Amino acid sequence: MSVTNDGVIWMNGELVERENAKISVLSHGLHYGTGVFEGIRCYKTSKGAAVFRLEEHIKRLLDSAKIMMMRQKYTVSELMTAVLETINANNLEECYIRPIITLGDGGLGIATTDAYPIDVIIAVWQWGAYLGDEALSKGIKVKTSSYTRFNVNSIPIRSKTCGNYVTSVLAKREANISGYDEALFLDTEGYVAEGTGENIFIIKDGILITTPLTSVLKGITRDTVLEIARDLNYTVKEQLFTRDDIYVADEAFFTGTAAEITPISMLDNRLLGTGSIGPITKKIQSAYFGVVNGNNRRYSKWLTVVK
Ligand code: PPE
Repeated sequence: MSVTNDGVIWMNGELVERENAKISVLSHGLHYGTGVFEGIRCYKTSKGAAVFRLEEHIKRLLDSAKIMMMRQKYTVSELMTAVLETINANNLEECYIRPIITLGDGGLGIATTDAYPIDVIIAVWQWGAYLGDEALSKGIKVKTSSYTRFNVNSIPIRSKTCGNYVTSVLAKREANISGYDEALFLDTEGYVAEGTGENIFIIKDGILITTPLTSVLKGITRDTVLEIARDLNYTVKEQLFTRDDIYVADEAFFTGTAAEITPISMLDNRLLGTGSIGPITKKIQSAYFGVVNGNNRRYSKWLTVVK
């Protein structure tokens, strides 16, 4: 995915041309991964461009920052307004939104204090299907990673911290080199955790099962799917399961803002179901796109129209 070169970026309260949106090479965040970020999507709806679950994403961003002991520079409503301003300024109908709060240039060394400078940046760009258009219709091949998802005391799980993503990058690279589309992390006890940037659901005998939140990001798409599935009268469970449970599942899919609802057609060379998108995944996926595209009034509460 390449971020387009034109457009403007919101930086510390101002909209600046991308080429002028710069931070110091001695930023703490660059050296130690001490930043927190979000991934949000804005969809084209009949009412115009609308951001999906904006408030929840901004609240999670500030929760991440709190866990990382970063001083709060902007409020939820200021950041929500800033996101809308940035989309408007870039004149986009549909885009991916990347807010990031990062420790700035206040001297290097591990020690930080509340006085440390903080940079708050919001970038937006067009980002199509995360794992390719075919992934959404046919599913992806996944490999269990040789990397283990974090123990809850190794890294703050509830914080979407930049540094957390190093293992995601390595796991993804490892999977791609081996000919797979995505990697699956197991937790320190060997139970299924999540993808490199997605939560996971399996379906067995008509019941949807997803992992508990212990060692995974508290995904907003995961939460959306839980609500949609209950409304469609499916039984949903949050419980631990193993890779074997996936091998023998009828269907499985990943959820994420970027990945949306991506079916898993194969795990570790075991074909799932028919090896394409399963019937329940298809229903959930089309309900999800109905919700984010503003075609389901029941969920209009989750859409913030840009203008
Ligand atoms: N787990 C991880 C590790 C994760 O990074 C994400 C989002 C999720 C689960 C799903 O969370 P949610 O988006 O709230 O449903 N990953 C973001 C970053 C992806 C990237 O490649 O960058 C995203 O989907 O925006």
